Amino acid sequence: MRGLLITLEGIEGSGKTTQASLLRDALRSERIPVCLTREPGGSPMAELIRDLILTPREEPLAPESELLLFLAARAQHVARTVRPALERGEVVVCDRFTDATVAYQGGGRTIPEPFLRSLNRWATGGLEPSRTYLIDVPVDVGLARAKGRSGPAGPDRIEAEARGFFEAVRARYLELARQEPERIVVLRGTDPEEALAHQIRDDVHRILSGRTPNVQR
Ligand code: Z5A
Repeated sequence: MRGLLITLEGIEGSGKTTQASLLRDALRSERIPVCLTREPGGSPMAELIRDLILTPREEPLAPESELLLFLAARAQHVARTVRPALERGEVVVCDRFTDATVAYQGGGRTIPEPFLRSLNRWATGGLEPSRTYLIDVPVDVGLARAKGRSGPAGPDRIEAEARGFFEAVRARYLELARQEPERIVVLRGTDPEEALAHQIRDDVHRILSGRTPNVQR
């Protein structure tokens, strides 16, 4: 495939969404074709599944159902949005992807990692990001930012989890970065937005100019 898949990861309030749109704007201003997308969601059907997963309802969602819904949304998103954009040669900037499943459903919900990896491979047809920016913030910082931002509806179903859940998610993300240092770049999310944007932009330019190996399979 001709394009480049870049993902942003981190706990809530880490600043992924902010950085994803700053990267999209920077690439656009250089006339580089870019597709900004997100998970769960990123296609009309996957956005419907997002709403099913995140909206708090009376009936609790079993962890197994939650996992399968994330995977259903991902399969649809990859088939309808991500692969077509990569085939058109675009840079796909995706706010969360497969690592979120390992961090949240693995670290947070304690589902075994090999099983999650195998489901991820199946849902994506083996597509992996070329580069992942893990924006790391202490849980207190992320939760305070997310709280400041949630609307009148209050926190979504996952945002309402206890602090220990997010500590486990953060720890699993950092573990993933240790396992795959050539793909996952850890950034200090307490740095100013512009400084983070600069680091990401510079790194993407290095990949685009072929100076950094592209690990997309
Ligand atoms: N989830 C899962 O469990 N399994 C999966 O496989 C997938 C997802 C794909 C929805 O994700 C939920 O789904 C999420 C994980 C789970 N769980 N939760 N909760 P989401 O990405 O849609 O929602 P989110 O995690 O809550 O992210 P967010 O709302 O988009 O937050 P963010 O992207 O990390 O942060 P932000 O919106 O860019 O910034 C938050 C605030 O901080 C905002 O006011 C900014 O102005 C401010 N900010 C941003 N950067 C900075 C810096 N550098 N300094 C100071 N302030 C900053």
